[in-house]
Amino acid sequence: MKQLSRYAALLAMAFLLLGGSVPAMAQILVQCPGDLNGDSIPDPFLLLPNGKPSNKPNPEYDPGVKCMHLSAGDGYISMADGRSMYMFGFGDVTGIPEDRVMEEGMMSAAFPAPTIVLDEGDRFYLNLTNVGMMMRPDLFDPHTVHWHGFPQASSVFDGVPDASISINMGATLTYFYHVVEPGTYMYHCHVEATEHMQMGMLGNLYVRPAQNRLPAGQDLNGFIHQAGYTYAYNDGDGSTYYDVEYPIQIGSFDSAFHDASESVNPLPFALMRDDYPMLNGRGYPDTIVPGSLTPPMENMGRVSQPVSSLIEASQGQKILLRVSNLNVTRFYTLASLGIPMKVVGYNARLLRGPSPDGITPGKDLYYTTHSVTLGGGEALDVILDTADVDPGTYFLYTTNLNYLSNDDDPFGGMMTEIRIQ
Ligand SMILES: [Cu+2]
Repeated sequence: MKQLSRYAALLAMAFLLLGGSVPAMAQILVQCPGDLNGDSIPDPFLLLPNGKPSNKPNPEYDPGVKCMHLSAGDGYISMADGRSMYMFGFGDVTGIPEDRVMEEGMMSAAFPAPTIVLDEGDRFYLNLTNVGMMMRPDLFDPHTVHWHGFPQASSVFDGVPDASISINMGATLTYFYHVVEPGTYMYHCHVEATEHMQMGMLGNLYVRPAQNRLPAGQDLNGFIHQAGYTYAYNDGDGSTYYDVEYPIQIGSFDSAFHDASESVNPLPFALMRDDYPMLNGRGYPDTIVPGSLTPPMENMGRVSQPVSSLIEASQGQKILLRVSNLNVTRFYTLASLGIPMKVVGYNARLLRGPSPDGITPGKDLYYTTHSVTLGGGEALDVILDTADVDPGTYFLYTTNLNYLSNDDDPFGGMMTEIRIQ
């Protein structure tokens, strides 16, 4: 309580004024086996009294355990035409001590939400703290995390409110996932899903296959694995090998809906029409800015767009695009002009038929195309082979040409560059 920030105080005051009950600022207790100081990072070594690591191994440390701490709240992002947009979202508070999570988590919504990257076999503890909406103190919405398409063994951790637990303001829940199926997934909040997803509670999520960790020299049906080689799936033949990977999340905002939310007006669900098409939370030309975008002034310096959409590779390399669509209004088609797209996975599954005898690999169902079309909730794994591609700048863009715009800006939107050196 002594760390109650001015923002938390503001929130509490707003509740008092509205005659609601003040949410008890419950103590935040994260769960992360091997974490000794509550920052959701497992500690390989025991800690000295000053908090620094000693040279004594921590007996509870397990390299197969990974942890993360997300906040759920609100914030702002910059659109490519310079406008600031109010949003709901997840922020990354991993590494923040428990007693500072409320203050650091407020106004830390990011778009897309913090990227989650795991390895097959990991046991993952995801702590979620609902820090409340600073700009909408009248709201007391709970939030959840839902991994879309993930074979979750327990509905309790699936984040669907009807069959799971929703996290109220000031509360924290630890989700547990045993990650046994590699592939490209996506995650979002499932509370009042159309609203919270339109408002921006969407993120990239993918799991790398165990085949990456085979011993060097292993023969994969004629393809020799070497240390550091990476694959999209456990393909058994090296056919999903790639050199560099990029998550690309298709999304779009309806500015009228966001404005109505910010100004506490009725939300135009039936009139939803997105006017800011984006890749990884940015419209062109912001998509090609490397690293984080400068946060809008309203965000008080907190970075809210950390994931660039710029795709870079050297000639001859194979690029894996982990494409997902979490848009709530429409389908989008993405095209790559000049570089063929080989689709090797769909909805977190290798595109391959069943094995006829349990030993012989099934038939490859990979296909080559120049464009892919995804509706909300779909994911595709696409490999761009640059062996026969001249160095230069290529485009990944939507062929829904009216979405090559940032609101009234006649040019921009859902487009990024593929730079081959
Ligand atoms: Cu939510």
